[in-house]
Amino acid sequence: LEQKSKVIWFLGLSGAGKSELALLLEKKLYERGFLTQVLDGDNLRSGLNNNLGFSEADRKENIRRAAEVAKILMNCGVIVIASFISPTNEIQKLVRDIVGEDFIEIFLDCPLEVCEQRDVKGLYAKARAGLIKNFTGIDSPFEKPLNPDLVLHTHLQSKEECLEQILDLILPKITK
Ligand code: GGZ
Repeated sequence: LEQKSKVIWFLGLSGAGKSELALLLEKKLYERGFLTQVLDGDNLRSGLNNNLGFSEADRKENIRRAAEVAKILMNCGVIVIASFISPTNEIQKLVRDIVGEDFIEIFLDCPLEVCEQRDVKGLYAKARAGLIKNFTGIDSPFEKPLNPDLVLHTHLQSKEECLEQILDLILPKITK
């Protein structure tokens, strides 16, 4: 394989644009012949992690397993694109410690107000109404990562701009 495997980890609030950018990135890398795998809350929580909810302990276990799977895939030569809220500095450190040096952390920094306004799935409205408990940003914390490799402001920058910055950062790191 003419690629160096890495784990590219998107984090940020629900609605910040993690999944969308992860899929756009995967498409770009696929077009260039890279072997990739996307891991996200949707595909892990419906299978491997289907016994986990959104308590602090469950989120930590969700992310621990995700990071371990990411590492296994990376060791098989795959470029892993992960997108999880990863809400606390403790959880963020856990990921970094599990994955090790080949880790690239991309923080999608988008204000809660904007995410809440987007409310693509109507989850913020439900959380405000008390129908969903422990919703990140509403009644469950989100701590900004301390030392991300890249910060993108998805409310100010277009998808194309974000993608360009991501590719500028990662292409040199994944090309042999
Ligand atoms: C946050 C929740 C919750 C609660 C359901 N809090 O925008 P989405 O819908 O599609 O993505 C969110 C996803 C978050 O799962 P993660 O595995 O990324 O979270 S964590 O890293 O904290 O383990 C959201 C949906 O699940 N969702 N309930 N209470 N997001």
